[in-house]
Amino acid sequence: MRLSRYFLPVLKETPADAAIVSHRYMLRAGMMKQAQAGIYSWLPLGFKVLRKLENIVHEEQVRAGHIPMLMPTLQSADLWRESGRYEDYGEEMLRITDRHGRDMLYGPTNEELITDIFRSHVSSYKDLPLTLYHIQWKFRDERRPRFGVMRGREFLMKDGYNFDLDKDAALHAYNRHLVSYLRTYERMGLQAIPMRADGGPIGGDYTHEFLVLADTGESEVFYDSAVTDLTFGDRQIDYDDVAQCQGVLEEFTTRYARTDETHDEALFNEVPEDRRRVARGIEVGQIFYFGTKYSEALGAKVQGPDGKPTAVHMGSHGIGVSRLVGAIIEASHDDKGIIWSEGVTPFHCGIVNLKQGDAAADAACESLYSELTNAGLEPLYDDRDERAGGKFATMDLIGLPWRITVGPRGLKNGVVELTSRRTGESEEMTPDAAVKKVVAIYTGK
Ligand code: 5CA
Repeated sequence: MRLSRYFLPVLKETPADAAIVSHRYMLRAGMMKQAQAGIYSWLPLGFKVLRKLENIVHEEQVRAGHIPMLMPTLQSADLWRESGRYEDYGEEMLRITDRHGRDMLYGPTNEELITDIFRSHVSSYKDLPLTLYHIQWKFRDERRPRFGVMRGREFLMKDGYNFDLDKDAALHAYNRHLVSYLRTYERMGLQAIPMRADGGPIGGDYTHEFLVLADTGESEVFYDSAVTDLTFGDRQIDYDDVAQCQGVLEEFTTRYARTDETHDEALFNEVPEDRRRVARGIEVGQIFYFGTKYSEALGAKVQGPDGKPTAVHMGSHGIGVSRLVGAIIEASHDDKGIIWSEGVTPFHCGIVNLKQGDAAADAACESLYSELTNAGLEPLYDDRDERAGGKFATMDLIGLPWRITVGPRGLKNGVVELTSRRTGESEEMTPDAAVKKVVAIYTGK
């Protein structure tokens, strides 16, 4: 993409009403614009990051054997009356009436709708296990939408639902989700720690939230510092292997790590004192096992191996996709702007032309641009007629991990400069070497 043809409305001023760094940078970097309180338009740069996160979520869910689909945002109130949640959900639910006077709602979550699909089409235990998921916009009329995409009213969520014959099978589905979530967050460059939590309006008392530690997080958390040493890495997982998935769950959840709703001071005090931590975290996901709560209420039964109808065991599993954009920025930025990791960056590499209009510099940039593009990467070429300081400031703000700087002086010696956004270190090398290095970073080749 050439910056002169892109839509990147960066702001020079720090927006006054943005209290945390991710909110400020998302507005300043032209990633989004508030439409109403807690509702945002995703501008091209923000939309690219959102799509990248969605892709990672899809890849990891499919790898775990879960099946993608798409349900609507608007749901019928009648289904929610069947489960009893239409009244229970309270003021967070946006209720709407259509022209025929039918009650509808903008879905805050989808347990009812998916259970209705299940009961309509599945009648035998032979069709189990089944896990369906989608990535769809949700609406929760939060009392205090704030911190930009962190606590929105409209937000993008991945929500998945497992249907299993019994509790053991459903717990394996729970474990599969835990494993796939650990992989997902690590691919995004994040450490998200599973912590014992509370079921809230979804229900069930077996649930973990995934928290990214950050001072600006809305949740208070208590944990044994040893949990921060755990990494998933690139271990191979067989998602059908019950013992292996259970082993990962135990490895990652045995040590004390809880949100304030489930915090137990006496248990916490058993952690050696020098490892006890009280901190804040951003909740980027939550997994639930709630047994037959919805299947009983909505009559989602299958014929069991003994021929008798039996209510399926269910769980639901969510990832806050739009919130993650903010969480990643909270976890990775400096005073100049965002620092994306290679896995989620909106463009792979910036190209800064220090002297637009200089024949040698223009030609070198064009050739870098086409070579990176031909290698399957997406460079962002700042080809505007602007001073170098302004171009650097924009690149630093939008946080691409790599930048190639091209100027007439360097070109006289046959070199350009390759700079890492994270370390700030620059290296001079030939344009060919710069392309090779950037391509190798992204493709491993
Ligand atoms: N049905 C279950 C799991 S699919 C469910 O709704 N879980 S949840 O309530 O925990 O939401 C899942 C994730 O969505 C949360 O972990 C959080 O990351 C994200 N989320 C929840 N509310 C908001 C909000 N107001 N703004 C942005 N993200 C949110």
